[in-house]
Amino acid sequence: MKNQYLIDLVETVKKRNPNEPEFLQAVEEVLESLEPVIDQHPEFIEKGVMASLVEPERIIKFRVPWLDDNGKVHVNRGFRIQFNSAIGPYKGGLRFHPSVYEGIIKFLGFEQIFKNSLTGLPIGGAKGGSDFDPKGKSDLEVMRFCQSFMTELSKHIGADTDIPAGDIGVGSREIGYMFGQYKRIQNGFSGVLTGKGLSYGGSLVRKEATGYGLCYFTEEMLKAKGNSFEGKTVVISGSGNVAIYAAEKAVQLGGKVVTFSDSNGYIYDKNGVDLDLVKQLKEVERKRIKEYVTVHPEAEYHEGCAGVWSVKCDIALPCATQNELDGESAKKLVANGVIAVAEGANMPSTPDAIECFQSNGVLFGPAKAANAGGVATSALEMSQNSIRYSWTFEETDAKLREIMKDIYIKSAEAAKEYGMEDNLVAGANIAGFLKVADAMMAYGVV
Ligand code: NDP
Ligand code: 2IT
Repeated sequence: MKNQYLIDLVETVKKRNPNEPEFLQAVEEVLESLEPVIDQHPEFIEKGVMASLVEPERIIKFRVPWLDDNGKVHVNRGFRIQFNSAIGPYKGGLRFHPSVYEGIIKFLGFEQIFKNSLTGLPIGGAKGGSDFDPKGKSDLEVMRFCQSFMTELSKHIGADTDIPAGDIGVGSREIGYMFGQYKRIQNGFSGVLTGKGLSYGGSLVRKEATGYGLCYFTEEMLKAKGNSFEGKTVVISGSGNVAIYAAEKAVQLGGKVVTFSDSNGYIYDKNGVDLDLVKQLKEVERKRIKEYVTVHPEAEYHEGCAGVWSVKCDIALPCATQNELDGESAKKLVANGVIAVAEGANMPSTPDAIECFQSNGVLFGPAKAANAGGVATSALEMSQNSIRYSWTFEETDAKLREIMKDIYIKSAEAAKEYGMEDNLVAGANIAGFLKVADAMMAYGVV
């Protein structure tokens, strides 16, 4: 970075948010991408847009006490960071994972601003969650935790204010418990959460949306270079919501998916994964991915999740968590001939990994663009709740596909306009930023 204002701004962010490396990583990447925009638009500095962009509008942090099945009290921490509401009400997921702290929620909330803007729909950026670990807890323990979490969170959200959804550790079970508690506290039935069950206001396709959207985006990226999923070997990390439905769509588009992983290790099935089995193991029985080989002994299980990147493939879709794919892993993928990498998880590739892909001519789809299908379909759920109506699977899927295509076009065009053709990282950051900046300018200093 050469722009002195941006260099100083990064220093300010560092000082104000000590010991939050993930947030700093996300901010540095965005500000670096925006340098050519700022050079042409000094008014974004003069009017305070840049300084406001890196400071959340509001940070909510609270205690979450709950009782386990033995009557013992536990206390976790809850967070909601309402980062930016310039273009619509705050929107973004809730993550329940022991690694959650303020810096993780801040990086996710920051990323969400640009991602949500890219969807073209009127949603601002937010994220929340807790350091609660749902693994190994009974349904009743999860229910008591979710109710306690929502008892406090309900004071800060609303269908026109802030609309949370799922993320790691928060799926349809948790959304159900939280929605029930919100409805009870408010005595009102509103679309305050997305990712709801179909019987109480959920949208068709929301469950599949992030993974399907990821593949629609990847397909656009491949198509622009005269390529496709047809006959390609696909490596996917993770075995949660995003990974499962990315695999389903990759197969529908003609690819062969050969891996899944979790934080303990990965499975490799050279014949192509048995998706029905993975759904049964993960969605119904909540088991570990290594159980796959008890049903398919011809497949392999390896300890250590990073090993998944040593499997030879044409397309890699990281769908687990932040910084899961580092420079060393990127080098292995490149050496094995990968042609495209698209991020289903949020910030799964380290800066070194991204640099490795870009300098080796690998097509690279950054998270903000590639995984925006989840939140886009959440916004479609909000629309359906507002008009008290439900669209069919086909209608909703067609809208999702159109949105992903549009995000690809916007990102590719912005990259080209600012002299960085094919750099979708820069393109997505710029295209996402410009709409938000325009709205912030319209408001004056607020
Ligand atoms: P799930 O909880 O359904 O699945 C998470 C998966 O990632 C699990 O397989 C989990 O393994 C693995 N994982 C989590 N933490 C780690 C870790 N530290 N190291 C290795 N593996 C890990 O979450 P989702 O599928 O919903 O989310 C996956 C990613 O996609 C996240 O980055 C999320 O932010 C992002 N995302 C999700 C969207 C959504 O709509 N759900 C939308 C856009 C992005 P284990 O069981 O061992 O923890
Ligand atoms: O990271 C994300 O975009 C999500 N977890 C989905 C957010 C949402 O509001 O659907």
